[in-house]
Amino acid sequence: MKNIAPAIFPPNGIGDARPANQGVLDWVHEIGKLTKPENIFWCDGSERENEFLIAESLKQNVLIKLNERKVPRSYLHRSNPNDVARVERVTFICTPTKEGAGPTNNWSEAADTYSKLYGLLNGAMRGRTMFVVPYIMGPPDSPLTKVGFEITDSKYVVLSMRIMTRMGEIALKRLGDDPKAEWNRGVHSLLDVDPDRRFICHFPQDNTIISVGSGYGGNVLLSKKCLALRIGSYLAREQGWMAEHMLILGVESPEGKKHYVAAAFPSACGKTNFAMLIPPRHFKGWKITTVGDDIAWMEIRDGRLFAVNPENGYFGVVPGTSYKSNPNAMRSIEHDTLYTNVALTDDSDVWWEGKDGAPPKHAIDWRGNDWTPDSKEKAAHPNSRFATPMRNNPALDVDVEKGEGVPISAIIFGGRRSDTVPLVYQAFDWTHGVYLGATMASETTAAATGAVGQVRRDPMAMLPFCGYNIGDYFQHWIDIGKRLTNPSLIFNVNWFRKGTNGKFLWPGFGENMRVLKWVIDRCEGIGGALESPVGWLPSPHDLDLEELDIDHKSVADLLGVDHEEWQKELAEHKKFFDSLGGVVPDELEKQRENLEGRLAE
Ligand code: GTP
Ligand code: SPV
Ligand code: MN
Repeated sequence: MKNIAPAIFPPNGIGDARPANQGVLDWVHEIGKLTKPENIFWCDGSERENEFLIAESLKQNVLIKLNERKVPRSYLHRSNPNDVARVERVTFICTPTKEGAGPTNNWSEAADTYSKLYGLLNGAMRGRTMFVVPYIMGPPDSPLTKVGFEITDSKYVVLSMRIMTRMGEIALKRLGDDPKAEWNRGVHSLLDVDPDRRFICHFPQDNTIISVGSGYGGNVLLSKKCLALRIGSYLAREQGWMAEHMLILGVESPEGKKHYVAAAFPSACGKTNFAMLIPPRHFKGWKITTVGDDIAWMEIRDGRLFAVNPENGYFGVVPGTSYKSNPNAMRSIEHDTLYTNVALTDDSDVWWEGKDGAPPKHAIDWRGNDWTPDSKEKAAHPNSRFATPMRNNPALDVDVEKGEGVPISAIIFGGRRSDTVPLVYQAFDWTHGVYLGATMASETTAAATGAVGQVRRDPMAMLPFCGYNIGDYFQHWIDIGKRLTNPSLIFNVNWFRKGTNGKFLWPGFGENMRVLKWVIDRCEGIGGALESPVGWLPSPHDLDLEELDIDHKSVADLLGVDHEEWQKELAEHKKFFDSLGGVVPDELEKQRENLEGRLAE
């Protein structure tokens, strides 16, 4: 078989940033002995190293250079067509007992899994270069910040990690030479990108991740879902903080009063779009800024939750991104961006479904085939992605580097639900809010392989990302609430409710400002609301709908709580809790009974 990642040979001064920490050196030596690479490349994250890796990637067709005038310093990568999304089926939490992983995770016994993976890794890097990527997650001076090392045989991974994390020297400095320091061990090998030999395995007790057989983002950028969420959530519970699948945004009023909001929506359900929202004209003087678009690490300070974004870049969904839907994202990806699985035009520009303007008359689709507007296939894969430095975002929050994080006034849960769930409502209190998160559901999307559009329970948008027993995770949320003297208010939103014509009732995107404004009004104690069985609901006049082209009937439908639909929903909550086999905390069972009682009134 052809070697899909042949070795590269750097000149002196590149690839030799060997760390001082003996623990790291020993581990790299061990993995090297196992995988038998041609050579070892120690990354330092420098500009010179990046240029060298890009040049080699162009030579080996790992990257395609885009039109320098249209998208400066940007590249296209095509992953194997069998490898375009996270694969939850082969994602494992490898604890000593099944109970440690809990009812929602695939479990495989830790010792057995090491043997199986070491078998697959044996000689896997023959003829290849083994890259060692040091990185930190979190602002450089934050107490929450974690050090990780990722070993990989993929140049695409190295180039992406440089965008997505703070990579290189900075991590070596932070780690220092203490052999007992805490750091994450990540091993990734493409192997032969065979779906039958694809496993993403987490060993929370060892702070270790091993991922083989994939070259797609969420499976291989081990900093992101693997460390920042799966291992992160495990460490967070042990250490008393929270690792969540949440965007973080700042909202500043015309008077200069600022709040921060964190929001958990499942994959491809609108986090990046919400985090970069531009308010409609009617909200003159209101400013939205982005702290993060996917992950929040939060800790308690002075009885309040404070959040940092552990990442350094955005790995965002491309299709549907336009100057109309998300101008800040468009400006972010105009330069210095690494695209994956979008279409390539004849003048080496990128194109995707939903981009502004007319489609090109001819393009090369994400698989590398000819494409025209008459083609039945999509030009860009529905889960095609951009990786872009957060510095590119014109709306980047000024406090994104602040080590102590930003105070969170409100937490918002949300899913993709065509029926039942109102546009927005507020939990009665923290524990009720935990219940809203624990019972949330969403229609599945292209971000993970498998059927799309099926409603599934996705607690706190963490179903694929909680690295331990979900019952303990729910309890951790409840316990955090007990430690908060100034708890964030909790809300639920649904941008995706549909009318009888099958169309979205709510315009979404920038217009979501109207919902956010109500959330902020509630935080300020000035927003009106009606008590409903599901929570506090805005009445139509509590929402600022001025200058919005929407009829009364749609607004009523958006805010409606239909009794029959909610009886079904309640039955689904019960079914879900029961399916977890007794791990759900009593306090949440009690919340369900309360809801049942309120619906029966
Ligand atoms: P991940 O990166 O997978 O975690 O996704 P995400 O949660 O950041 O989702 P993103 O913002 O990239 O949006 C995913 C898709 O949802 C895009 O194709 C958008 O077009 C669509 N979307 C986002 N916000 C809205 C909205 O307010 N209304 C509607 N109708 N669609 C939206
Ligand atoms: C998600 O699926 O939630 C993502 C994309 O953010 S990935 O990094 O591939 O998991
Ligand atoms: Mn995500």
